[in-house]
Amino acid sequence: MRIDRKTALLIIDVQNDFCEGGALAVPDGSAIVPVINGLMPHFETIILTQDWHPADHRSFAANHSDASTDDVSTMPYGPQVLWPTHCVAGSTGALFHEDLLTDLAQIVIRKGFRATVDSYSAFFENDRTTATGLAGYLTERGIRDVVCVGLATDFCVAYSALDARKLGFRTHVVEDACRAIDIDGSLGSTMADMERSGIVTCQSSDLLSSGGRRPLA
Ligand code: VGL
Ligand code: ZN
Repeated sequence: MRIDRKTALLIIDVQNDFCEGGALAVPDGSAIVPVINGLMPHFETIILTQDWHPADHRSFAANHSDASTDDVSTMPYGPQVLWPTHCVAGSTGALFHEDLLTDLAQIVIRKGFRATVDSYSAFFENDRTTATGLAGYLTERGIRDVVCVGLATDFCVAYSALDARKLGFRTHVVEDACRAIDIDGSLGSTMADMERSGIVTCQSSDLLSSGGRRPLA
């Protein structure tokens, strides 16, 4: 694909808690930071998402009696994986990785801030109806293509990409700019879902070699 003015870079949850040493560390998570930094200057529209939970969030195993991490709980909106306490609003773990070039982004979408509803997707919370406002932002800016990168491939990246596609954006996932959690085959099943829905996977080198925008700086 060719990056143009109607192409947005959507950077999902590149936060300390999802990197090595963090509370919900994704294997090799920080390896994507230089790859994403290399992509950012080629895009005019850049969105960062930040997982941002209150300490009493219902997706935390610690907030359920008799539950442990990776158990699945039944929420009013359906099944919900229970996670270690992570990305608590205002904590160091919730900060972006310190090497990420965050200054190049125009907007930060925080998600998962309601105690009773998780939000994997950058577009809709896990009840699948509460909107974050990102669709309106992209539409008002005339965006047609969304390029997704970040953590984790099989949760927040996949949910965001699938929603982008459903909303009618041409949607791309840059594989070497993502890393997965992969619990119970989640990576294989979400990659299959993405392929079925028409999402295109690619490598960062494919984007940079096809004549994208010149770096701004
Ligand atoms: C994520 C689990 C819980 C993610 C966020 O960013 O993929 N996964 N919260
Ligand atoms: Zn979370």
